[in-house]
Amino acid sequence: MKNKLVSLLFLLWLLITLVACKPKEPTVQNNIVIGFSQSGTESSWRKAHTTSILDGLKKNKYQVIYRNGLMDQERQIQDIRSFIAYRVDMIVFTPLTKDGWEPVLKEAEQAGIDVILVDRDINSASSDLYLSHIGPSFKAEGNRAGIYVNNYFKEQPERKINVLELSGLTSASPTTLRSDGFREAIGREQNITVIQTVYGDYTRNKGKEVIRNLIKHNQLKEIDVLFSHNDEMTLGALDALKETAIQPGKDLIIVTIDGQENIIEELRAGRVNCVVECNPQAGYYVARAIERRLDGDNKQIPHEIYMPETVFSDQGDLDSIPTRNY
Ligand code: GYE
Repeated sequence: MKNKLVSLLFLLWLLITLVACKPKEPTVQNNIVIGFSQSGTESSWRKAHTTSILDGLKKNKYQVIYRNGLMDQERQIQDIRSFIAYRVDMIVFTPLTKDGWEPVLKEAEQAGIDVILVDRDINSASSDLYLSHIGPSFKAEGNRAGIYVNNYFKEQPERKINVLELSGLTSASPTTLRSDGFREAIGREQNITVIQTVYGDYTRNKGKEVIRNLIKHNQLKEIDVLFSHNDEMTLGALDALKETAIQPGKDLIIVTIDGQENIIEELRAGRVNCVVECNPQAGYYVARAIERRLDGDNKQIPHEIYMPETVFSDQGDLDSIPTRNY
């Protein structure tokens, strides 16, 4: 009898221990609706960013209402308003530009809907209007681009190096921060300066048009380096250069940001010298932040979540570059 009681107690203890040690199942969050407003479709990078977020949300079994603003801020604001009217559980959006979002963010706040910014950022005065910003460190990207240029010309400290900056959309956060980061890095060398900035709005066509215009006015002659804020504009620039005797990658050093598969081919072909990666795979981070917030774990969601990134260049091993998914 005593033995039976001991074994029974032992079994009970075992059961309790097993239940207590069982890994915590993620909370099943049923019928959660997320409104996702993307800013455009201007690049392969952007398309990969959209896919990554949609996949991340679907993996967590959230219902997603997806809208694309097609590079029109007013349209994006209307999309976000429709999410609020629908009473979604959370809003995820890429702000096309830095300013002008406060009224709609306040409407979301009043409706009790949390907002996560992805990729681009808004002006920091309104940083309490969103839960978290998940994206690349654009300033660090600009820095990396500048460091490549400094290293490339380090043996020629006396030579004056002229940089042409092919910028993205004027009012977007990566444009300002990439510029700042680049200037900060090249500012350490006396002989390297940005002598001209033109705007290609992050699109291939505009990139080609502005470079073609400079070629027409013979303004590329003095340029040693082209620093382009994204791969699509670089591809446009390369197209425009085909009509000249300038050899990209040799007569003109080309540094670009994003890391699309088609630009890695240009790097391997020697027509581009340095590719600073911009990581579009935000889906996991976004889904994780939402999951934590819905679990009531909001203290652990940082206000800024930076994604890891690297650099590929003709100074490195081009065969070991992993296949890009964009
Ligand atoms: O570099 C570019 C896209 O906002 C970081 O936008 C993003 C930029 C990216 O069009 O390709």
